[in-house]
Amino acid sequence: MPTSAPTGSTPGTTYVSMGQLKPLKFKLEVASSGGCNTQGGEGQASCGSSDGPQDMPAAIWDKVKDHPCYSEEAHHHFARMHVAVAPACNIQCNYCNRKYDCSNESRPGVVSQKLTPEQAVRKVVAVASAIPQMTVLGIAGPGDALANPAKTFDTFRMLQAQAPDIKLCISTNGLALPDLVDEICKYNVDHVTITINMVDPVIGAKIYPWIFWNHRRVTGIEAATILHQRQMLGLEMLTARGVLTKINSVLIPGINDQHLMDVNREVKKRGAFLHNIMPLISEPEHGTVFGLTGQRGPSAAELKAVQDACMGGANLMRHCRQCRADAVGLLGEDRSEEFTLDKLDQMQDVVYDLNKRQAYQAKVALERTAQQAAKQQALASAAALKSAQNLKVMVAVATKGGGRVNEHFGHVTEFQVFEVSATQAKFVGHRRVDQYCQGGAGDDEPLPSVVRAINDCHAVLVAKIGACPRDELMQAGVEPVDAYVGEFIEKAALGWFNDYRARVASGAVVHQARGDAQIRQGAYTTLAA
Ligand code: CLF
Ligand code: SF4
Repeated sequence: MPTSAPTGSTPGTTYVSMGQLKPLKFKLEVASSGGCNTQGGEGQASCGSSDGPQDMPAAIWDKVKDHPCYSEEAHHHFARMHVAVAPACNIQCNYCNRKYDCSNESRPGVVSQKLTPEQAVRKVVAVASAIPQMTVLGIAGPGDALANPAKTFDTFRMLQAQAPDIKLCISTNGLALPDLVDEICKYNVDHVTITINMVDPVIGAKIYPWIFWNHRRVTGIEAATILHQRQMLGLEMLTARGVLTKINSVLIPGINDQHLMDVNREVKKRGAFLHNIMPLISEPEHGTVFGLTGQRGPSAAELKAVQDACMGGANLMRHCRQCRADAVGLLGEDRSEEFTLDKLDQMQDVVYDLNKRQAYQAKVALERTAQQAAKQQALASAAALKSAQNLKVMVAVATKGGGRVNEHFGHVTEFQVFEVSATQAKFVGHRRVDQYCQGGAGDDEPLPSVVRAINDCHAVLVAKIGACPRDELMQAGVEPVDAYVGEFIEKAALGWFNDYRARVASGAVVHQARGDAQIRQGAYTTLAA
């Protein structure tokens, strides 16, 4: 549970209600914008994480099915890329410093090269030709996409002419959003993310020292109030125009941890399709205000507790990787180094092969159908098993994509974590780690950090694992399992879980609760071969 005092319901709370916002001239289509996001209850509150075509209107499914951020299932198969065409920002967040660059650092705002719109389009076409699973282009900085409207929309305009099948996506702080909704719709941008960390300007003043508004710098509660009003208005306008919206919130322990339930409720009211609650990334070396003042990020259990407390509100996304503003590849990998400007110059005769891309996507559609069928079958087996029915455990999985257990323990730079019970196998997050095998036989040093990262898990499913890490994991209470190599993840997790339940029921194993785990920041993202 979060350890900090509640902050969201203090006296003097100054929510800005819908009525205080400028009257809207249209009818809000909250309920129809996301069929699944109106359904509460535990089983339905993870639309962005695992829902399928049966859970939402066909038009919505069509928009999310190949978007790795809007569908957890899609993120095993499809990639996104960002182009860093938007350097300027119109606000300051206490967790942001855009001067920082490191090729191993994965967090928003970090880039190695800023691009012109022309360079960006060249890069997108080259990436799309080389990586058929790349379906989405996002503009997410390194500043704010909508504080740089000419560069953002020029990029979209030029790209649409060359690669019309690529979905367009924007991430914004929302300050400029209401003025640019027409432009967003003009370029068929179907997905907009707004970072909303508060609906209470008193809390907002602790996160945002200033905004730049009407040609002047505004500070304090006045700044947070303006930002809040613009965010709510922009969200309502997008909902009314049928644009899918995702809300990103940074969980800052002691500042907005208790308050994010209010944020979830308010954005759901206004038609947000998804809510992505992300841990604060805060280290002194990043040079951010929070990094320098020692503001800590949440632990894995604190993050999960806030996400779980929001279940039944707006649908939750739990598979965000807090990408760099120039990230390329599947979520959790970054291939941007393969597509630097120098390397683009050396690429001759790039051909945009739509047929190849469509063939890949058709193959993925078949694979996803098989994955769903395998999951349903495994769930039926789990429900039929009568022993230890109330158990619920977390399982870490080594995967390099495709929704399967297919990575060697020593090559993992990120584990996926699933919560497994007799009724579900649900993705709940990922954990970055330093690669255990640094070449050759393996290195003992990274293992303690791996154990800390998956310390809340009872088992880790891998394609292969050496004798040394196997023994040490066993000693730490995490069971290494290589019996499900190549299987779909949910089927493998439920298969192991059923076996574990049987062992618990027979007395062969005594079930014990696990501890908390550490969310590792800034671990390697590019080492894996
Ligand atoms: Fe990029 Fe964001 Fe679009 Fe995705 S990322 S602009 S919605 S294409 Fe995705 Fe990366 Fe998380 Fe963003 S994992 S940081 S949520
Ligand atoms: Fe940084 Fe984005 Fe905040 Fe601007 S809105 S200060 S780019 S995190």
